[in-house]
Amino acid sequence: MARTVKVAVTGAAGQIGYSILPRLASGEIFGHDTRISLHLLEITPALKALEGVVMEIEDCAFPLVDEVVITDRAEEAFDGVNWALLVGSKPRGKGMERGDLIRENGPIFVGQGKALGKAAEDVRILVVGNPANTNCLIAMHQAEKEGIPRERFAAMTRLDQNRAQAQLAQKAGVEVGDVTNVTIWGNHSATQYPDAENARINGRPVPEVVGDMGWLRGEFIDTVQQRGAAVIAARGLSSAASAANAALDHVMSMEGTTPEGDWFSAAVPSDGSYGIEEGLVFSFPVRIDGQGGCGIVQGVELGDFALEKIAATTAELQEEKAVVAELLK
Ligand code: NAX
Repeated sequence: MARTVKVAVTGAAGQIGYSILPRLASGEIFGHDTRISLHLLEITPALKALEGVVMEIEDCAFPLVDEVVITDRAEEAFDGVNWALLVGSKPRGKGMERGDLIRENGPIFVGQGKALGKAAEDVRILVVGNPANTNCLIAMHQAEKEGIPRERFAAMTRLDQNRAQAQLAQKAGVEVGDVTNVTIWGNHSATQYPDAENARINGRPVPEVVGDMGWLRGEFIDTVQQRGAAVIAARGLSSAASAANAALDHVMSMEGTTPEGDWFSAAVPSDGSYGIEEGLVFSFPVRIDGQGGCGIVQGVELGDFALEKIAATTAELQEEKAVVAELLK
């Protein structure tokens, strides 16, 4: 066996955890010649449920699983991990405003950011727990003080990208794989801007193929922005299998090399590209060069419509940042 990858998953007893763990353990993500060590973090009251999940992983008899560590201590969970999938956070309660959720969850990511900095070194982090961009900003800030470069951090907008890709494929009557260059700009929230105008179908611009700008600037954007709520309304529970799938897509994209001419979406710390405040965790089109580098794609054309949408999502992220200013000191 060539290597062992250590992956931490927080909130591992939750519904995304339940969907993500068997796929991580099966070998489909890191390859069938790579052993995997799972480090699972939960809050103390959920450890019992997590034990049940671990029993199920054992009962899958995955040949590649090296060890499964379960703990309620972040430093133990992050010890020497190569990937940290920060899924766990408190759900939005009834009547809770977005600001309340940010204040509730922010401190979790202070602790986990510090623990990552102390316990891990060669690690990549994906923040899934909401509000993902701002939680990522907090964890990144803390981990950076302990020596983990900010470039190692991202918040997940891959589910939004996948949703957009599926909508465009359905509209155009093509395969999902024919749709490329889909960008989600900004926040993983209802202000995100799913950009179909720079997307392509079999290499041709989407507006040319779809031929319906009204739909692209209206229903398409609304559908992608509101898809999470639509799933909750139908299922009575939030997206879990698709969220787990998107997190794994993100990991595979980060571990691989982006196909020539394409990109994918991830919320990464801004380097000032497209005029976005440096350090803000903002979803951009990104590419991986295969040497471990992750770069924001430059030169994507943005007209007035796009710039207006991007300004709105930027303003929301700046407001979120202001709410957690204390945690960024
Ligand atoms: P669940 O409520 O099923 O699971 C969350 C788990 O996190 C629970 O088991 C809980 O005990 C645990 N947890 C809470 N605080 C913790 C802490 N301090 N340390 C470790 N674990 C902790 O939620 P689930 O459906 O799995 O969703 C998890 C998060 O993903 C939520 O914040 C949700 O909003 C977010 N999502 C983000 C998406 C994205 O695209 N970025 C999409 C899907 C999902 O809605």
